[in-house]
Amino acid sequence: MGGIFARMFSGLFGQKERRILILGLDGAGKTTILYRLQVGEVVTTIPTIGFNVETVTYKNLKFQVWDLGGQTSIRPYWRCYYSNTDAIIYVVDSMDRDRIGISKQELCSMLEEEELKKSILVVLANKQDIEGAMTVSEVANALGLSTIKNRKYQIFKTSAIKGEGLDESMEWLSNILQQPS
Ligand SMILES: Nc1nc2c(ncn2[C@@H]2O[C@H](COP(=O)(O)OP(=O)(O)OP(=O)(O)O)[C@@H](O)[C@H]2O)c(=O)[nH]1
Ligand SMILES: [Mg+2]
Repeated sequence: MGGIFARMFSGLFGQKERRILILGLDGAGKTTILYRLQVGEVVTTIPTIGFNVETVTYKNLKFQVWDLGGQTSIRPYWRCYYSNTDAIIYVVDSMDRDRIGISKQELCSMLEEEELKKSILVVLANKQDIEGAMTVSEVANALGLSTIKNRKYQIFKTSAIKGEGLDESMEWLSNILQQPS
């Protein structure tokens, strides 16, 4: 009996769509990553005014992925999307040394939000294909990731253009999301 219920439950559970937000400063590569995940190709992007939302299937999990515009004037609207977010994918342009401090501030204020208290955090140090980009540990230090408390998080190095690192990050996220909380 128990086994039947467990299977029914896991069947239902397996089909639940997880809600993911992709956030980060403008130009970090969020939209490129969204479509890399969805169609496995590099698409030509324009700066996002508003959002893109797509369903992405990874292994047996379905994700509803929201990619929000990162320009300064649009960032205040991020919070409108926070409720019921299972995970945040925070994208950093590893070439953008000048604005890594701003990126850290945005990340910190986002993590203070009550609605995101239980959200898992995936940080992507993107644009690793460019020579001279900050390494993954430089990005982690600049963002102060080691000070994060009470949250499951992980940083990955990625190149959305080359399609590197995204699989590892989705693999990690899928495993965490399937663990009992
Ligand atoms: N070299 C390199 N370029 C990238 C990478 N990912 C994205 N880009 C480029 O960076 C630029 C900005 O990418 P977008 O995906 O539009 O950035 P965004 O984060 O969605 O920006 P907003 O919509 O303005 O918030 C585009 O020219 C992309 O082709 C990467 O991994 N490597
Ligand atoms: Mg965009």
